[in-house]
Parts: sequence; structure tokens; C-alpha cells
Amino acid sequence: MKFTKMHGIGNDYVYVNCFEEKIENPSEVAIKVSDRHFGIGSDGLVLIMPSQTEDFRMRMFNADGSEAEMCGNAIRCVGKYVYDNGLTDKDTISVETLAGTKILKMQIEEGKVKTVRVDMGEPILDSEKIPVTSNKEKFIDEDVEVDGENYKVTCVSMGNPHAVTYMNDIDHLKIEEIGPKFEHHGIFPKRTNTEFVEVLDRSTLKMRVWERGAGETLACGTGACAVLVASVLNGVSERKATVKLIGGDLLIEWNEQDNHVYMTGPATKVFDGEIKI
Ligand code: ZDR
Repeated sequence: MKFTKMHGIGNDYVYVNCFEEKIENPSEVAIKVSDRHFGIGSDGLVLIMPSQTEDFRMRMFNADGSEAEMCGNAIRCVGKYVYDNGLTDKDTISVETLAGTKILKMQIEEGKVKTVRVDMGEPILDSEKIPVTSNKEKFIDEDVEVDGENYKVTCVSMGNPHAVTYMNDIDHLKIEEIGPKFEHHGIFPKRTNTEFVEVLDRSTLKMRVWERGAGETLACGTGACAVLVASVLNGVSERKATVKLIGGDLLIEWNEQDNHVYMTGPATKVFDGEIKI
């Protein structure tokens, strides 16, 4: 199988061009290639595919083999892959995902995609649709007990589920202990991605993420969008802010006119390779 290793601010995936390759068991392949000791090493597997309705289609599998509805960092890399490899000559493309169609606008330098602005669509705030089990219609600043401690949690779906909680010192957080307890908490029927956020100022938010099916990653595109939305809802952020992640920064805007969230950030190729699967 030919593949390309790419990352969006350190959130790394193995990308496969399914115009040329056929993958029958993507969950198993995701588990195998993601292994950082016995495989290629990645946070998961991304398939770039033809679409019936849009320019391209993306499928994304976490390192544990589960399929996610959407991935913000991966979709920017898909934009870079299809443009840089000549699968399109357009700088604006539509990509079909399990979370609906996303529109990508690529910024090109010297013939290659440098950064991508993605229209991530409207955030989903209905508890039932996120999904989070609650008698409240929206889940904003609600008390949740995790491992005997109380956390204030705001839930947002960007096509995939996110739980956002605020604290003062995220650098010293033992995320590998608390992360799985959020991920598998009984109130999240589809498990959840969890963002731990430190508000630096009204336009700078710092976060760490525990990803469903992958553990701590260096960055999370949909998570950064969820954090911005949650922070506006909690009155701690402007509608446009820089979200600082371990692997780098993303610029996120929740547009007042169309209610869409826009994410801008880099997409980077690491290398091409071939592996026997
Ligand atoms: C968080 C994520 N890396 C991104 O960039 O949006 C997406 C990965 C998918 C996530 N682990 C999930 O929803 O299961």
C-alpha cells in the first residue's frame, strides 16, 4: 500500500489515495499503521476517495480502528494532498465527510498548499444530537462528576462529540489519567473527545486534548473549534481567537452572520512510503 505521512500541527495521520489503492478493512489497517513501534506511527488513518456528489470524500479512522465523523486537522491535509498531487487544480474544493460537506479554501505558495481555511459548518449544541445524556436541551457549564471530582463541562459537536472544561494550569494536568474517564463516562453514548482549556485572554485560548480512540494528541482541529464555541457561550472569549495547541496554533472564528465556524491552519507533508499490509 502506497501512503503519505502528513500532519496538521502535529496531529499526524497516514493518508491513502483511494483513487489508486483499494482498502478492504480500513479499521484493521488503521490499528496496524498507527502503531508507533510496530507500524508507521500515527494518530490514525485517512482515506482520500472519490465522491458521488462532491469534489472528494474523506474517511477517517482513529488509532483504535473506530471511524470518526470528522477530523479538522486531517481535512486540511486532504486539501493539500489533492492540490499538490494534481488531483485538482481548484483552490476551493468541497469534501464529503460523515459530518456533511465541508468547503476548503487553500492558500498556495510556490505551487504548493501552505495553509487551508475550512468552513466547518454550524456547531451542534442540542444535547441529544451531540450526543450527551441530559435533561437539559443544551449542555453549557454543567456539573459533571468524573473520578470523584466535579468539573464544569460544556458539550459541542462539530460533527464529532466534544466535552470542554476549563482549568488554571493545563501543563501539569495528568491527562492520561483523567482523559479516559471523560472518554468513557456514562453520559456520552458515543464516547467523547475532551478539551482541557486555559483562557490566556479573550482572544487566546490554550488547550490540551484527549481524543476519543487515540489518547492525547498534539492537536485537534474539531476540538479547537469546539473550544472557541464553548468559550463564546461561557462568555470568556471573542468570536475570533487563536487556539494554542501543543503542536501549534489554529485561528478559529465563529461567524455571527452565518453561524458557521471557520478554521485556518497549516497542512504539512512528512514523507511518502510503501508498506505491506
Ligand atoms: C480531533 C481530531 N483529531 C481533529 O483534528 O478534529 C479528530 C479526530 C477524531 C476524533 N478522535 C474522534 O472524533 O473520534
